[in-house]
Amino acid sequence: FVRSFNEIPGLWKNGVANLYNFWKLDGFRNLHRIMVQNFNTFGPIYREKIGYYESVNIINPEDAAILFKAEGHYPRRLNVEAWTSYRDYRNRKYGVLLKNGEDWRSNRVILNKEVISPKVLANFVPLLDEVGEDFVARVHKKIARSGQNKWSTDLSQELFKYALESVSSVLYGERLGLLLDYIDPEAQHFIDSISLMFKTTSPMLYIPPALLKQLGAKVWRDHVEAWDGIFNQADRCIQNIYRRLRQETGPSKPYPGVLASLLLLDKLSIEDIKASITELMAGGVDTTSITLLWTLYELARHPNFQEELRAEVAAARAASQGDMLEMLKRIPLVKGALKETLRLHPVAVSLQRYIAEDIIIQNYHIPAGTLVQLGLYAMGRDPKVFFRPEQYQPSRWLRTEKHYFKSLGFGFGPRQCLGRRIAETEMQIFLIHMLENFRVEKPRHVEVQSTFELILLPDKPIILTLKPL
Ligand code: HEM
Ligand code: 2DC
Repeated sequence: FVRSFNEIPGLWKNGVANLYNFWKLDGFRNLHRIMVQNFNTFGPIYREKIGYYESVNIINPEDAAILFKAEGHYPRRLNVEAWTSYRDYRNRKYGVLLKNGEDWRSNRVILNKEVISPKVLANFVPLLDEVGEDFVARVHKKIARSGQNKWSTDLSQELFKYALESVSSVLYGERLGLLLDYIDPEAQHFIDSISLMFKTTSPMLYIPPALLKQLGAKVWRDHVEAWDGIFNQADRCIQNIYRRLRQETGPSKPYPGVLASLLLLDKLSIEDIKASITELMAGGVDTTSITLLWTLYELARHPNFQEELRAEVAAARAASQGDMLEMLKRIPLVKGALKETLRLHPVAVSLQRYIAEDIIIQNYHIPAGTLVQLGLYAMGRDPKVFFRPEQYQPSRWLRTEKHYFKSLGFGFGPRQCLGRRIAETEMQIFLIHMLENFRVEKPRHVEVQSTFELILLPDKPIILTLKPL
C-alpha cells in the first residue's frame, strides 16, 4: 500500500511562513545543518516549501539510485533563476550549466569529448603539473622570506590563484601568470566576483530575482555586478585566444587548450563556446580551491594519514620514474583522501533532479516533474550510511565493494560535473607536489565548520603552517 504525495511529512503548506522561520534560523547560511535537523525530525524523506522553493528531500543511497534512474534523457537540476535572469537581462547565451533539453544534450556531448573524456587527460596533465610545480616554488619562496623556515597563513587566496591558473592553463593552453609576485588586478577582480556571485545567489533561491530586481534590491544589483566582472574577464581571455588563432600560421603547439580545440572543431557556434567556456572558468575556482583547503586542514589534523599519503606518493614517484600520468594511477589513498574531504565537506549541499517519471521512495508516491533533492551533506554525516562518519578516514574508500551511490561529490550520470576530470587531476597533482615538499601543521586548535554561500565554505579562516621536509 503506497502512501500519497500529500502524506509526505514536512513543512510544505505555507512557503511564506516557512521562509520567515528559515530566515529566523539564519537558514541562508545554515542550510546544510537545517537539512540534517529535518532528516532527524521527519525521517529519511521530507517535503518542504521555503518561499517559492519546493522540494522532496531524501538521504539514503538506495533512494538516490531510484532518483537517478528516473532522471530521464535530459536530466535537469534545480533551475537557479538568479543565473538565468542575469543572462536574460544582459542578453547572453546560456552555457551547458544552464541549458536544458536537446540544446543541453547536443552541447554537452561535444564538450564531454574535449573536457571530461579519458583521452584528454594526457593533454591536461603536463599543463597542470607545471602549475603544481610553480605553486611549490612560490611556497618555498614565501618560507625563505619569512626567515623562520616555515610559513603560517590562510591559504585560501593562494589556492584561488592556483585553481584559476590551473583551469585557465587547460582552457586556454597558456599561463595567466597568477603565481608570480605581481598580481594582475583584473584576475583578482575575477576571483572576487565569483565569490560575490555565489554569495548573492543564495537568498535568490527563495525569493524570486524578478521581484528583487523590481524592488531595486542590493542583492540583485551586486549579483549583476558580479556576473559582469566574470563575463568581462572571460571575454578578454577568449578574445586573446581567438585573435591569436586567426593570426597563427606557423606550427601550432602540441595541445592548444580546450577553447582552441573547440574553435578548430567547429561543431558549436562561437556564442555557445563562449558561454560554456565562461562557465567552466568561473566553475573552476572556488570549488577545487576550497576542497584542497579542507584536505590540507584534515591532513594537518591527522599527521599519521599525512605520512601515509606521503609514503604512497614517494612509492608512486619511484615506480613511475616521475611520469605524472603513470603516477596518478598509483595513488589510491590520495584519491581516497579527496573523496573523504568531499564526504565531510561537499561543495554542493545537495544534488537535485526534476524527475521525468513517477517514482516510489520510502513507500511514498512522487509524481513526475517534482524536484527531488538528495541531501549530500546530510548523507555524508549519517551513521546509518557511513561507519563512524565523524572520522576522517581516507582508507574507507579503498575497499571496492559497498560504495553503491555513496561517492557523489561530483553528481551523477550524464549531467554530472563537467569539470570533474580537470578538478580531480588538478587536486591530485596539487597534493602530490605538496606532500613531496612540505609538512602541513595546524598551529592552534580551532574547530572549523561549514557555512552556506551557495557552495559550502569554511565559516572562519583556516590557518595552516607549511614547513619544508
Ligand atoms: C556541475 C561539483 C569542480 C564545472 C557540478 C555539480 C556538482 C559539481 C555536484 C552538479 C552535478 C549534478 O547535478 O549531477 C563539483 C566539485 C568540484 C567541481 C565537488 C571540485 C571539487 C568544477 C570545475 C569546473 C566545474 C573545476 C570547471 C572546470 C561544472 C559545470 C557543471 C558542474 C560546467 C554543470 C554541468 C552540466 O550542467 O551539464 N559540479 N564541481 N566544476 N560543474 Fe562542477
Ligand atoms: C546549492 O539548494 C543549493 O558546481 C541549492 O561549478 C541547490 C543547488 C543547485 C545547483 C548547484 C548548487 C546547489 C551548488 C553549486 C553547484 C550548483 C550546480 C553547479 C554548481 C553544484 C546545490 C557548481 C559549483 C558549478 C558552478 C558554475 C558557475 C559558473 C556558477
